[in-house]
Amino acid sequence: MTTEATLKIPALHCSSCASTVSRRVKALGGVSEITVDTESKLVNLTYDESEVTLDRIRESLDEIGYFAED
Ligand SMILES: [Cu+2]
Repeated sequence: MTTEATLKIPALHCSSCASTVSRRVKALGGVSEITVDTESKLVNLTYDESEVTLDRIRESLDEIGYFAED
């Protein structure tokens, strides 16, 4: 089932951060869409819950230094 979620990641500063984050998330599989806004620091995700969880996505971003706020 496809779900949408938004994460706020304060460490998102520039387009380089944005592409790092997108690449990391897409590498997980199950994420069909990701948009990153470096102004608002918001990441919008569309993902398939049967393939990946929001926790897994958050974890993988933590690992590369992009912590998502609650
Ligand atoms: Cu950056």
